[in-house]
Amino acid sequence: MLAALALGSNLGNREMNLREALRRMGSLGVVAAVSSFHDTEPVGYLEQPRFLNAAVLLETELAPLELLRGLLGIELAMGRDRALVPAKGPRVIDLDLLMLGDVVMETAELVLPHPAMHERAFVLGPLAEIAGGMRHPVLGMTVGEMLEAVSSK
Ligand code: PH2
Ligand code: MG
Ligand code: MG
Repeated sequence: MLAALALGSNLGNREMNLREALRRMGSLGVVAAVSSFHDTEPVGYLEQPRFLNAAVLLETELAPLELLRGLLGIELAMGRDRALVPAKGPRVIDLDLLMLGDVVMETAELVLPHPAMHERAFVLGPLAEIAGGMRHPVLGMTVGEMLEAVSSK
């Protein structure tokens, strides 16, 4: 199945961190497309450095929770310790699972599609470069349409 993922980094060498995460994702599937890297203003918790954000399409055979755990494993291996920093604070690497094919699920561990993806320009901007026609299985909107909706607010 085709997974859409968001990458973010705002600590250390941000570009190297994104590249390292992309390399490691090769163990979870085939990286089918990578967006350009977007330098973005922090959203939400503002007292932190600017982010470098990107999006990836990953063709994977993994089940949703296996993929999620694989992504969390990469975050940990790259030095992100969730116990040390506030949930929305600065991070070496943040890997968010946005969509996995048409899977819709809501468990304590994982909600698909990602519940905030349609509100975040820093997610939709990169994703629109590589998957503008990909459709949100709940909202029925394409990534391009969702980006248009947040950009015109
Ligand atoms: N991630 C957050 C909170 N705020 N802002 C930007 N620009 N980019 C992010 O990746 C980001 C954020 C929580 O994951
Ligand atoms: Mg995130
Ligand atoms: Mg995250």
